[in-house]
Amino acid sequence: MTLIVWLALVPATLCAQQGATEIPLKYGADRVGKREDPAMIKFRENRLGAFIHWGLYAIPGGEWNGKVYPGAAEWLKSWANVPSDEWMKLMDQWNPTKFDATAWAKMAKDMGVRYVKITTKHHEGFCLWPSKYSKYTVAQTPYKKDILGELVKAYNKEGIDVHFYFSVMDWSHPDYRSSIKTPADSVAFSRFLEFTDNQLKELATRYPTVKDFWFDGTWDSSIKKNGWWTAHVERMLKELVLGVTINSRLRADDYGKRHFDSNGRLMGDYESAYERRLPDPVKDLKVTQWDWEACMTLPENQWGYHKDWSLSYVKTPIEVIDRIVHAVSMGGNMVVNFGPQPDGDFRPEEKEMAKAVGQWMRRYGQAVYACDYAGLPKQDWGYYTRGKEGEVYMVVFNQPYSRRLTVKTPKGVTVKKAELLTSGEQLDVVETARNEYNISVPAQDQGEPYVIRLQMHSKEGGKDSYRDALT
Ligand code: H79
Repeated sequence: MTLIVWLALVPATLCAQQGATEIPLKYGADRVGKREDPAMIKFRENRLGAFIHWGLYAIPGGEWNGKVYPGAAEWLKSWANVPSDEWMKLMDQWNPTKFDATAWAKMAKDMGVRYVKITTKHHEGFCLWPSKYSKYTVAQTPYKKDILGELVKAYNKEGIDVHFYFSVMDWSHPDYRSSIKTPADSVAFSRFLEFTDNQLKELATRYPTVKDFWFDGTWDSSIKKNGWWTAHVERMLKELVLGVTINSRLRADDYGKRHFDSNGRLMGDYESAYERRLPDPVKDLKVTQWDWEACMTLPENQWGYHKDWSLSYVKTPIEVIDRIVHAVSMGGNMVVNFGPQPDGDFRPEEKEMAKAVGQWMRRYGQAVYACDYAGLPKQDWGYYTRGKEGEVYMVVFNQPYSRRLTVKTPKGVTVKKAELLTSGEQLDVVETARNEYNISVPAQDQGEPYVIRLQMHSKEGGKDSYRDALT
């Protein structure tokens, strides 16, 4: 029986310009198309991750000298124009007595995340590990302990991959330059790049189980003009850590073009531009040609701990789940952010969200982990995902008054069976037109977004029927 093999035939080739229009590049993409080695497959199949933004900014929590700034808390130093030496005095207050790496790891496990991205160093320059190249580290605080080391150990013990967030832009370093205007700037910036190399080598060797480096703070012209360095960093880390993955945001090519090189090819291993947004489900489905990861905040734009969450809308757990499934339905990963409190505990809203997402993932995670774009035209009830065996899941977020869910299939593909993922309850499937089906909603209200597993049959199989499905 030709089951749905047609779905496996995804044409993953990236059609970069060829021939005469090809621009010779020394620091462009190292590869065309997706990486297919075990480490990359693991990255992709993980699908759900958590972000941890933790640094000195958690202490003021968005307030400086009695004024509350509504902007992102981790940017407070910039909003309030605080000089670095004054900002770094916050280190004297870094004493997260409630910090418990084991409890953090258990919370992540319960939420169902398969990886955690930790801010080793955000723009402020404070290091969560005892870097020997900086005086602004956890080792120079009352708490003293290597936070990063404890987290790596605790997450790994739970089987959770650890990814390192690293901001290249460093507000604390005297040699950092946002632009290079003079020969002296150039000399200083070279020293800065060497310092950054040292910190990255230190991270890669101190914590060899790290699976990914996620670079941020790479948009300044000083970095764009040194595309060679971004290519060098990627190669250096790949030599140091077997299989390590690197986000596209690190890279700039010979002409300062970022993410995608001058020939339109993705640099790094996955596109990381989807910050607080997702690609368009119809227009941007070209994203299925490369790996990508989106990240999201619960409030509108707070990554680090901000004491007042009433200043913007805060997403509900269902909205978080919606974004997770939406990302997977378009072939991407989703990372949900946490901004721990200065005492080392999580705020109640984040704990509740983690618990709710975890409960849902335990029931329906089969439609998320290791799943991918299904190649079917999107319907109003929610999102399709496709499992590794080619099985199709319908994740229903909008329950219709008609009590019917429409499924449209490509030419030659029929729906054989529909069943509830949790109970196995069979749902009526009625053919309403050629390549169009109505599926009855479950007899009982599920009370939450739920999953239907479809069994489909392809008469001819092959690429053409799949291509017809593209929207
Ligand atoms: O770590 C979180 C944020 O702090 C960081 N990335 C996430 C994961 C981030 N914040 N903003 N950005 C990334 C985008 C930067 C926007 C900028 Fe600008 C626009 C940088 C330069 C122009 C706004 C204006 C900020 C500085 C000037």
